[in-house]
Amino acid sequence: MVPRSGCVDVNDLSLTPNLLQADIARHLTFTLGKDAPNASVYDWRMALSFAIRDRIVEPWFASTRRTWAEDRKRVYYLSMEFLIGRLLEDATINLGLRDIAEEAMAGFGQDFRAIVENEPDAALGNGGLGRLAACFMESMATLGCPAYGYGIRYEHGLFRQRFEGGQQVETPEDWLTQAHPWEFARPESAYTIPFKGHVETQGGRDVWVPGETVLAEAHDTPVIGWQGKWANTLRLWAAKPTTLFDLDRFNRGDYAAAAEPEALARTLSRVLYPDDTTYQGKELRLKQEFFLTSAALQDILRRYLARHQDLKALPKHVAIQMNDTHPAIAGPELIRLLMDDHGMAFDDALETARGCLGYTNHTLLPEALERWATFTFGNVLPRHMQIVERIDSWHRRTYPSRPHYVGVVKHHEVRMGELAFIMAHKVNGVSALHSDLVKKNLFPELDRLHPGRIINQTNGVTPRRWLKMANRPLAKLITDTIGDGWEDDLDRLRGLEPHVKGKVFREAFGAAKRANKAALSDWIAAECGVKVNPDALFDVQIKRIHEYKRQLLNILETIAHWHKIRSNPKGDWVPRVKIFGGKSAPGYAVAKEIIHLINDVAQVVNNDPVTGDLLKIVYPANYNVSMAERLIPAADLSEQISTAGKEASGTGNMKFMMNGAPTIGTLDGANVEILEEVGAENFFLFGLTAEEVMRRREDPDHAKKAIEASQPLQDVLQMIAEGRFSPDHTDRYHGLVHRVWHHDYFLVASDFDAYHAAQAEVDRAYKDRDRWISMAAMNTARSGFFSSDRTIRSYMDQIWGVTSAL
Ligand code: NBG
Repeated sequence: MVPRSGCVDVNDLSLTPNLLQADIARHLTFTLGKDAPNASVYDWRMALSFAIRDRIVEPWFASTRRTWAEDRKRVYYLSMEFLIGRLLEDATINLGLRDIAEEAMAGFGQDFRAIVENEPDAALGNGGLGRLAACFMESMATLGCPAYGYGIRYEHGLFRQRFEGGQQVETPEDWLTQAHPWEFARPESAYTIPFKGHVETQGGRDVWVPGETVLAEAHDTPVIGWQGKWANTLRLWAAKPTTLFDLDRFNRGDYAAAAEPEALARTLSRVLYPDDTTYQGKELRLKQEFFLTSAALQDILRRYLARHQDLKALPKHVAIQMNDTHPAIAGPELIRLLMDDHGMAFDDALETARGCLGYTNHTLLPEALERWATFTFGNVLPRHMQIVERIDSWHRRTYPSRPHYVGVVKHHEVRMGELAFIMAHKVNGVSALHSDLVKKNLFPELDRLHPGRIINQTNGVTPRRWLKMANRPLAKLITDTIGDGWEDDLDRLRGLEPHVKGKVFREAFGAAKRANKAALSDWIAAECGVKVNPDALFDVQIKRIHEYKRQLLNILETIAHWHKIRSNPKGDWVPRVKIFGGKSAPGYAVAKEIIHLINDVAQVVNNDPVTGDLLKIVYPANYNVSMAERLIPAADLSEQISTAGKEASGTGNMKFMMNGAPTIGTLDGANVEILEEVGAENFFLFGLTAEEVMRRREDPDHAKKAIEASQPLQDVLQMIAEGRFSPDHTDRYHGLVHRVWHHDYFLVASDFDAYHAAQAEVDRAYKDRDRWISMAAMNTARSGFFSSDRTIRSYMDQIWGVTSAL
């Protein structure tokens, strides 16, 4: 039972709560130095986390040993964001210890849920891009794909959100003020990261003489796959000063100056940039990107050279994925390391780097595509500026294009999208529609010069976290109905389809959803002080607040709905709870105004005795991964209403579908594929298509015309303009209303009527309980395609050229 290493074999089914208890007690006593009567929930959580972590270490070592022994190709996933959320429950699920852990804790008189919820939500990311990276890590481990995730160990993750008078207020996040039980510090794995300075020619070679250096120190978190068969590493870099301390200054009594090197270096890994939709030309951001990338590449080369000599064979053993353009400096940095440190010729270095690198594009928003002023770029990375220019002129010579040259350096800017494209052997979008638009609109010329380089890899999400863990009632029903094995073979959910016709299954499906809704209602009452009816339709829009995601369309339609109920309060209305969640970037004034409006409308509607229980609006503050895990399983309706052509994929949409919530949505991002999989009869489609959107914008009066044609929308705008929702400040939303009339770039007005009609259709469908539950269940049954296992298999095959070690 207890093998020589002292660890318990996770595959040993005789592992009992008692054995786990012994480990927990041991950690409580010897690791935490606490005795049980004085232990807090925190202490118990730490003790349990260590006991669970012990069981990950063995498979983790075994995976690493196998990879070395079989000299396997490894995947390196470079990402500025990993939105991993809580790890404890997820680890117990993947180790098959979830129920045993609960029982063990109960034996100590401790509530497992309370312990799980004591864990801070590691928010090292903004939204979809970071959460995708976390799902990918879990799927790579599940599939036995040898991989490392490389990121930054931000001291402060995404800010916490509070509402004051309905307005967003940001406070710093501090997940690392508590000990982080999942990571192992690796001070021996540290690399010097150079910045600034100048380039000299020494003996015919270019030599970079940096002006500053910092140290990147590794912190490893094991990522365990489903059933504990394989584990990979998430390696996060913390910045440290290369010289700890200026002793001279200290001795002279200048203590603040003495600590300066430390303070300066630590700034690099201090905070996550809280905006994923606009690029800001901040030097610190460029330094963070280079810090991550250089540390990762140095680590990759060290590992490679421990076993191999021929650096030209690097692409046979190493695949490096750039998650968006943030690590796009990887191209020039790898060339630099190969040339300057290892003496390779430029052409060979370029070919070698390209053979390793892949680039995933996650957005078409022009304002999000990184460009650096050549002045800033050349100042921070003088050697890379030279290399970028060399890449650019090589590309111009080798792939002549007329009349306009599409290049990296243009108008005194370094364009990171073009750089990533040119330096990658494969470029991918994240949904079928998005990949198509990447070809047609974003990189048409590069696509013509490099046919076949752009491919599609539709996103996915891990069903272990998003179904098995987050939705226990539904997961149990699935297992009771089709047996287990669906967790890592999600297409098996199709096996539910025949059962959907049966009353027994439908009743059980409805009961599982009802249980989640009842639990959420209790939580909403405690969190928001609003009593909601668990039998109402739970309509949920949770995501970053952004104009293109159109939370504004949602709240305008909510007002129209409220207005309609008021005109006939005795009508046969379907009670609704409108749930919003999401943060705005701190500097994004228009998004913050939308938040304010939602909260203001909620105040009025929730206190309206006429509409009462028929309509409630809740907006719990500080939406994060853990909140998503609570909301999604309880949702009836998934709001995916972005302006067509703007949402690259969406991944929340997939989680809702998996959890049995039909979508109301536009033909945007992965909605298109969701619709294809689930069928039009199980999806509430509305709105302009991406092409229609572009055509519509050509009419400068599009908004005015749409508003004039829609009485409900006119009424809504009128009410807002009159201060109906801001009685303390009647002109608060004049600017907002004006923008809808005159600057409606995201076509809220043009899509309003279609959305309003689709919502009425939702109500009709919901009234027919059988029809509704069938729709919901069909969404779950047909969600198999959206497992991130499918996505990762496809990356392995089409981009990375790696095979499973399992
Ligand atoms: C986001 C897109 C989403 C997409 C995720 C993951 C960025 C830059 N992009 O639509 O907006 O689902 O990436 O691919 O965060």
